[in-house]
Amino acid sequence: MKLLLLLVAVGLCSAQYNPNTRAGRTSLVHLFEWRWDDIAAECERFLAPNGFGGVQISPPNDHIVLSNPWRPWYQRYQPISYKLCSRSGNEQQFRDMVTRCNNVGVYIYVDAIINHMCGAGGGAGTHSSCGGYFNAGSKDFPSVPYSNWDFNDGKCRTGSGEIENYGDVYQVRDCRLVGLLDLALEKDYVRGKIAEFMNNLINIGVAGFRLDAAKHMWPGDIKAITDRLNNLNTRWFAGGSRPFIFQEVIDLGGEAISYSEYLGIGRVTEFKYGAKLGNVIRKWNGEKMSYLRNWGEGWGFMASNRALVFVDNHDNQRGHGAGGASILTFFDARLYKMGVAFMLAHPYGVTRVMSSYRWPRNWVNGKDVNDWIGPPSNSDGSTKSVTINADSTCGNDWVCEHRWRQIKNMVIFRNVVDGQAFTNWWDNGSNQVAFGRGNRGFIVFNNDDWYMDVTLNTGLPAGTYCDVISGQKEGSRCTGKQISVGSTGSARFQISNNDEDPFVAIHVDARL
Ligand code: AAO
Repeated sequence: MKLLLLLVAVGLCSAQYNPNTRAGRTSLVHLFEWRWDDIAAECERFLAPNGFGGVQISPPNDHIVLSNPWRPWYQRYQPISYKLCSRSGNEQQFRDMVTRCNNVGVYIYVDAIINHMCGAGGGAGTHSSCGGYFNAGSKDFPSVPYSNWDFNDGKCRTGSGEIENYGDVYQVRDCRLVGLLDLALEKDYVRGKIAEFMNNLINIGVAGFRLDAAKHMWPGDIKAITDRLNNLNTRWFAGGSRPFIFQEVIDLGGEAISYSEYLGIGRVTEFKYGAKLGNVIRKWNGEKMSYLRNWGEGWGFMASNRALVFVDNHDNQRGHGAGGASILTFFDARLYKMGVAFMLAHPYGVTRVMSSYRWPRNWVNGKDVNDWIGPPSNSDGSTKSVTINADSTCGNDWVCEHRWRQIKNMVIFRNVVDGQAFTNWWDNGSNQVAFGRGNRGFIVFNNDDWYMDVTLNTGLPAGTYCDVISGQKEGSRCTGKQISVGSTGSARFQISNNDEDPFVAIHVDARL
C-alpha cells in the first residue's frame, strides 16, 4: 500500500514534465497568432498526418486592444479577463479547435498570462477583445473581478513601481514588468481565479500550459496554483494525467534568479540553447560545429528531462526577451534549417518548432523598429486566415516554417529515432559533423566552406536510403539524394558547401 501511494505521488509529480503527446509524437509547434479555425484545420490536414505532437497557441483569453501602435501582437500579453474571446477567435471556435485537434491526437498547449493584467497606462473603457469595461488606472477588472487590492503595488519597493534591477529578486517578483499591473499571487482569491481559468481550459481539453513570465512570480505562488489544477480530460487522456507545465524563465547566467528555482514545478525554457546554437551555426566567437559533440548538459544547460528547447521564439525572433543577433530565424533560412535540423536530430529536451508570420524587419541602431507589428490583418483589424498554396506552402504572409520540407521531415525523423541513444559522433575538427540515433537514423552536416566527401559508420541496417532533406520518399521512389549503407553500416556522404541545404538526414522509415 505504501509503495502504491509512493508510486502515485511520484506519478503526480513527474507528470508535469511529460508533454502528454501521443506515443510516437515528440515535437510541439508554436502557431503564433493563428486563428482557432485555422489551427483546427491544420491539425487535421497537416499536423496529425506528419506526426506533430501538439500546438502552442497564442493567449486565448480576453486582452486589451491597442491603437498606438495599431494592434500590436503583444496586446495579447495584456489580459483583461479570463473569458475566452481573443484576436484568434471566440469561445465556441476555441472549443471546436481543441476538440478537432484532440480527436486527431494533436494536443493544445495554452500560453497562460497569469503574472499580470494590462499595462498601468492601458486607460479605461471597453477596448478589450471581449468588449467588457475595465479601468487600468483604478485597477478595476470587473469581468474577473479583480480590484485595487489584488495587485502587488504595496509590496514593490522601487520608486517607479517598475522592475529597475534584475539583480534584486524582490523587484523582479513584486514590481511591474514593463509597466504591467502585477497580480498579488500570494492572495488566495487571486490564486483561485487563476486556477479557475486554467481548470476551465483543462476541462475543455487542453494538455498543458506555457507559464509566461514565470521569473516574475515566486515559485511557491506558482506551485500553489498548479497544485490546484485538475487532471486532464479523460475523453482524450488517461485517467490521472497531469497538465504539462513549462515555465518561461530567461536565464542566460549572470542574474539573481536561476532556472533551478522552478524545476520542482515543471519544465523550464532553456534560453541558452538557441542563443548558443545560433553562434555555432553562424560560426561567431570562434564557435564550430565540432564543439557540439557534448551539446546539452555538457554546455551547462539544465537536465534534458527538464528542458523545453527552441531555436527561436516569438520574442527573440524580433529582438524582445533575450533576443540577440545570434538568434537564427526564417530570415536566415539556410542557416535556420540547419539549426532546427540539429535540434530535432539531437536527443536533448522537449522540442518546439516556431511558425511565424512575415513582417518588414527594420534594424535601426540594433533595434527592429517594426518589432511590434501584429499578424497579417484585414483593414478592420481582424487576423487574416492561413491560406495553403498548391505547393503546400502558406499564403497571406504566414511563413509556416513547420511546413518547410526539411523541417517537417526532421519532425518525423525525431519521432522515428525517439528513445534511441546519441551514437556514432564524427567531426572533422571544424564544421563538418555527423551523428546517429541508435540504429534508426543518421544526420550529416557540412557547414565548412569546402566540399565534403567522407565515409562514415551510420549504425543503420544495410540498404538504400532516401535523404529527407534534399527530397523525401514518396511511395517507392526518392525525390532527393540516395545514400547507400553497406553491410557494415558504413556509407559515403558527399555534400557540397554550395548545396541548397548542406546537410543530409536518413532514417529507417525512409529506406527504399
Ligand atoms: C508592451 C510595450 C511596453 C509597455 C507594456 C505595457 O512594449 O513598452 O510598457 O506593453 O503597456 C510582450 C512584449 C512587451 C510588451 C508586453 C505587454 O515583449 O514588449 O510590452 O508583451 O504587451 C523579460 C521577462 C520575460 C518576457 C520578456 C519580454 O522576463 O518574461 O521580458 N517575456 C514574456 C513574453 C512576452 C511578453 C511578456 C512576457 C509579458 O514572452 O512576449 O511581453 O507578458 C533580460 C532578462 C529577462 C527579460 C529581458 C527583457 O534578458 O533576463 O528576464 O525578459 O531582459 O528584455 C541579454 C541578457 C539577458 C537579458 C537580455 C535583454 O541577452 O543576457 O538576460 O540581454 O534583452
